[in-house]
Amino acid sequence: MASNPDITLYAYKTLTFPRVAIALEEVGIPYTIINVNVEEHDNLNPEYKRTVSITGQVPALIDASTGLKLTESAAIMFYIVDKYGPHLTFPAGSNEYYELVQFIDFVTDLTLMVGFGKLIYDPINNPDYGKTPGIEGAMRWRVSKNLTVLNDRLKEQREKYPGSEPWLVGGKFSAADISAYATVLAASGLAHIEIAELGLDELVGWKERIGARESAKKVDGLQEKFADGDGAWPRVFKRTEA
Ligand SMILES: N[C@@H](CCC(=O)N[C@@H](CS)C(=O)NCC(=O)O)C(=O)O
Repeated sequence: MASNPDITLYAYKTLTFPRVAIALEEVGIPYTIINVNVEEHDNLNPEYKRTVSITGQVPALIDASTGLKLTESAAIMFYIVDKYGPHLTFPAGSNEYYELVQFIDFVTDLTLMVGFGKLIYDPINNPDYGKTPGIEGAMRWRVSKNLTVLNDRLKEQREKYPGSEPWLVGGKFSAADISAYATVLAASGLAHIEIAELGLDELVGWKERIGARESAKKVDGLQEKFADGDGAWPRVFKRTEA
C-alpha cells in the first residue's frame, strides 16, 4: 500500500455513491463518510465548494495523507484502486488498462442517460411529467442499447476466458465492473428499464454476482444512514442562505 490512507468521503445516496463506496470496501481501507444532503442543497454551501469539491457536487473525496481533494466518481474510483487496490486495475500501459478506461468512459455516457430517467420520471424534478414522449423514447433506446453492449461484452469474455464467470476486462473483477455495476443498479429505479425484460441474461448474472459480494452488500446497507435521525452520517455543510 502506497501510504496510510486518511480518507473522508463526502456523499449522498445517489447513483454514483456505490461506485466509490464499493471501491473503498473492496480495497479494505478505513474511511469516514460525511452526509452532503443534496436534496436539501447542502452542496450549495459555499464552504463545501471552497474546501471540498471544485464542482460543488457529490461524491467527493479528501485523502489527508496525500493532500488530494478529488471529485467525479470515476476519478475517485481510479484514485482508490491505483493507490490502494492494484488488484482491481491493470498495469498502466497494458491493453487491459486501456480497455478498463474504455468501459469507465462508456459507462459515464450510460450513467448520464440513466440519470435522464430521473429527470423524466420523477414528478419532483419534472413538472412536465408524462408530456415528454420524445425524450423518454430517446433515453430508453440509448440506455437499452448501451446495456446490450455490456451484455454482449460479457458474452464475448465468457468465450475468451472459458471456465470462469465473465467480467468486463481481462478475466477478473475490476474497477470496470464496479463502475458499470453502480449504473446498471440504477437502471431499474431511475430509468425504469429492467435488464431481465430485455433478455440480457449475462448482465443479469453479472449483476447478481457483484450484488452477492460483501462490499456490495455492505454499501447497500449504508444507504439508509444518509437519512436524518438516529444513525445518520454527520452533516457538516448544511445549506446557508446567501
Ligand atoms: N459526473 C459526476 C456526477 C456527479 C453528480 O451529478 N452529482 C449530483 C448528485 S447524483 C450532484 O451533486 N448534484 C447536485 C448539483 O449538481 O448541484 C460523477 O460521476 O461524480
